[in-house]
Amino acid sequence: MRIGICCYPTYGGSGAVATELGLSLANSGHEVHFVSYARPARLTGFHPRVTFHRVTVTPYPLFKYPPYDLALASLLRDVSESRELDVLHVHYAIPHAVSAVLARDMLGTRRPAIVTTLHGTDITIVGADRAYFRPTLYGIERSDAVTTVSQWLRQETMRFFRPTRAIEVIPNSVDVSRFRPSEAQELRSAVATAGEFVLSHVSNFRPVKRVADVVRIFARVAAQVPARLLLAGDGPEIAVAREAAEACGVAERVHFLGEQEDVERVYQASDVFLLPSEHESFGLAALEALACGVPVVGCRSGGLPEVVRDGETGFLVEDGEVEVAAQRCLELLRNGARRAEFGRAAREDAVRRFAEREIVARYVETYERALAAR
Ligand code: GMT
Repeated sequence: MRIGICCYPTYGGSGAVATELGLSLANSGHEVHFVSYARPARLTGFHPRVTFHRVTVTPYPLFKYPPYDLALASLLRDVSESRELDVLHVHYAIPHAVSAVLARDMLGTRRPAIVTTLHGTDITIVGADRAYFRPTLYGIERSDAVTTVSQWLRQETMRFFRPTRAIEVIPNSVDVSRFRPSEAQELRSAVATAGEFVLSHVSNFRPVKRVADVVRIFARVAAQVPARLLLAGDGPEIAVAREAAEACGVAERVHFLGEQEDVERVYQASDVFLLPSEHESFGLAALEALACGVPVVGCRSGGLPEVVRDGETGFLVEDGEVEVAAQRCLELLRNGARRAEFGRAAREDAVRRFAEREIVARYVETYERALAAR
């Protein structure tokens, strides 16, 4: 197939999911065209059968808000036509689904099937906003197939948007050959001495991630056992994390790593991964940690319970339960055998339920069904 993939070019989240999927599809012989305003962060190096198409938005003094959505629709139309795309798979509803529908409407008789994958905040935060609710619903209704990354997100979409169409759940996947346990410990030995535990958190530092809680949990842990906290990623709440580290008196034990290209090294250097978000539709970072054999302590809300098995591959706590989360971390840190058992179970479960091969095959089936239905 010839497949267009439209996504945000982010380091993690939907951008990472879309890029890994596109690369897998190309590896199995499909022709893949990425469309975004910048080269997706995980699209590095040369890949046969992969092309990146950059959206450029022409500025004009009249435009206080240059219309990215139209520039994107125009490029999606052109790429669909010139590359004879069979499928346009858009990740994150706003504005991608609407731009794809517009692109299809601007084409002649040869039109690609549009597959939209909803990732989370496109439904729960952005889509729920009055300004974007109707366009989000329109994009969902007009796509040829719609998928969500968790059962929870499907239920939320059904409950809030009440679409008339079916929505399929295809969970996110992980490249288990890249995200795997490793004995190489350069990062750990660079930040921690022997006998110090390492906790970590990887995110885009948005308010929904509750990064201050990450630091508070760590501070309670560090008050009991020698420990370090690795924070990888960047975003608007980075200052909040720094302030929390100062306020909790652990600033010199918290390491701000910024965005990491080889993010697997952060997980591999960790004893426990923290994700106490307000909610996660899925929690890709948690899955990547599990695949590296690292237990996760996170929130019970959203789709995270579909990823982390409470009491087997990690622990889930209620919203804001900082003290309970710290106790759960300490349970794992103080009992090496238990931690190792959780780590083994985490790796096994990630490989069994979320390995890329099976999940990518499910997307291909969805593409085929969407094409046949059209
Ligand atoms: O977390 C974000 O704000 C970004 C967002 C995205 O689109 O990149 O993440 C969402 O999609 C990820 C990939 O499917 C999920 O793993 C995250 O759980 C989800 N974030 C939230 O629901 C907050």
